[in-house]
Amino acid sequence: MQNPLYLNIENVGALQNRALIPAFDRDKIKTSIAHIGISNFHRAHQAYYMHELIENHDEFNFGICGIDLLDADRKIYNVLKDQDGLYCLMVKDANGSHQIKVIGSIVEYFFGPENPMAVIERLAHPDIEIISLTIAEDGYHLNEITGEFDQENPVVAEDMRNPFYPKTVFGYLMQAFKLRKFRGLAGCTILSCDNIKGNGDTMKASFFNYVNKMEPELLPWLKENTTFPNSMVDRITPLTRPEDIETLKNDFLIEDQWPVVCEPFANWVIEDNFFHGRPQWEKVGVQFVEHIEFYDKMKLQLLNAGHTLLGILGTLHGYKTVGEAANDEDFMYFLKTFMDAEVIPVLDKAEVHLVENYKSTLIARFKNPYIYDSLSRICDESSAKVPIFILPTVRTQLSKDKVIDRAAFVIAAWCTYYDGLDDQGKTYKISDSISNVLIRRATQSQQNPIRFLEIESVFGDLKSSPIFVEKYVRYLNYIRTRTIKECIKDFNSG
Ligand code: CS2
Repeated sequence: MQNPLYLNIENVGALQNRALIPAFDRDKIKTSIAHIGISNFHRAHQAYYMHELIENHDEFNFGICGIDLLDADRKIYNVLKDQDGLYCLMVKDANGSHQIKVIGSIVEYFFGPENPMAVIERLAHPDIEIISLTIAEDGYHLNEITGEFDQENPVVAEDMRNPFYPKTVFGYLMQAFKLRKFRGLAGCTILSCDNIKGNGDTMKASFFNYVNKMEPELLPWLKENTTFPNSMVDRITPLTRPEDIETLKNDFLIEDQWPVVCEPFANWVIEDNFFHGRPQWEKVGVQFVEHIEFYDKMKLQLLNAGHTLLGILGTLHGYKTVGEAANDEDFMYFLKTFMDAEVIPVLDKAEVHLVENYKSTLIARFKNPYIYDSLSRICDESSAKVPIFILPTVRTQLSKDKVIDRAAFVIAAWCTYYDGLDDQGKTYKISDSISNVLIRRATQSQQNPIRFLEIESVFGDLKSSPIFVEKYVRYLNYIRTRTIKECIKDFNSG
C-alpha cells in the first residue's frame, strides 16, 4: 500500500500513476501574465487554458504570476507557496468519472498585504504583457444604472486617502502604471474575467474614473498604452469541500491542501484587442471575436440568471446545492419556462441555434450530481449579481411590453430570502456587502412591499414600472403565505 504524497515540485514526478502531471519543463516558462484574484474559478479556467497551451503547443512565453490583494485570501497564497504553484483540478463528469490533472501554469505568487511594493513592481515589470482579473462582480464599484464609479465605497475612499499603500486593484494598478510611464516602459492589456456585461469596458470605466480623480495627468498616457478586451468566461466551479480533499488523499493518494473541482465544460470568448501579443489560446478552444455582446448576454442572462433563480428558490425550499434544485422537476420546469418565455426573446434571433444548444447543455450542467455547487455560493453577493443577471432581461421585456412574470416572481422570492428562514424551518447564512440594507428593507416590505424595490443601487428606477410593481407585489404576498414549492407548482400549472 503506497502512502499519500504531498503535492509539490519535488513529488510531482512520482504522482504520474495517480494523476495527469504537467508534461513540460516549468523552468522554461517565462511569466508574462499577472493575474489578480487566484480564485477557484481562475484556477479552473484561465490557468487551465494556459496549462493546456503550454503542454500541447509548447507555448512557454505566458506563464502566470498569481496575485492576491485581500487579507481574506492569505490562505490560497500560502497554499500556492507551499505547493510551488501546483494544484489538482478535479474534473467531474455527470456520469461519475473523475479526471485529476495537476495544473502547472501558475509559476509565481504574490500577496499584496504582505508586500505591496513587490506587487506594484511586478505589475510594472515590462515582462508583464497582460494583467488579468477575477475580482468578482462587486469588485468594480460601478453603478450599473448611473454608470458611475462609487468613490464613496470605504475601501476605495481609504485608497484615495492613502494611495501609496493601496488595497484595491485600482490603487495597485495606478501605482504600477505610474512607474511604467515614469520609466518609459510600455503599457499592457488589462483583461477582466468576471461575470459582468462588457467586463473590459466596465473595468476601463472604473479604473479611468479612479485615476481621473487621483492622478489626472496619468490618464492620457493610460489611454494610449492600455487596452481592455471584453470577455465572456464560463465554467462551473464550486467551492472546494473537505470531502474533495479527502477523496484525493484516500482514493488518489495525493495530498493537496486546496484542489479545485469543476465540470468538464469550459468556454472563453474574448475580443481580440490586445496591446501586445497574446497567447494563441484559440489552439485550445478559446474563441476570439470582434464583439462580445451576444455571448455575454446569452451566458449572463441564461446561465448566471438560471443559477440565481435556482439559488433563491432552492434556498427558500431548503435545498443546499444547485444539483438538488435542478433535479426537482417543479423547479426545473419553472426555470425552463423562464428561459423560454422571458430570456430567449431578448437574445439575438439570428443566433437561435446557438442559444437553444447553450440552453440544453446548461440544463444538463446544472443537473450534474457530482458538482456539489452550494446555493450559498450562488446567493452570496446577490445584490451585485441580480442587476447584471436578471434585471437587464426585465428591462428589455418591459420595453417591448412582453412577459416578465417569472422574473417578478423571482424578485419577490428574493425579497423573502432576506427573512432568513427556509420552508423546513431552518435558517441560512446571508452574505452580502449590503446585507443590512437588504434585511431591513425585506422586513419593511411586510408592511410596504415597495420598500425592497426602493433600493436604488440594485433596482434603479424599476419601482416606477406599474406593470412590474403590480406583479411583484402580488407574488410577494402570495409567497409569504405559502411554501415556495406550492407557489412554483401553482405557477407552473398556469
Ligand atoms: C455563478 C457563477 O457566481 C455565480 O452566481 O453563477 O459563478 C457561475 O458558476 C459561473 O459563471 C459559470 O461559468
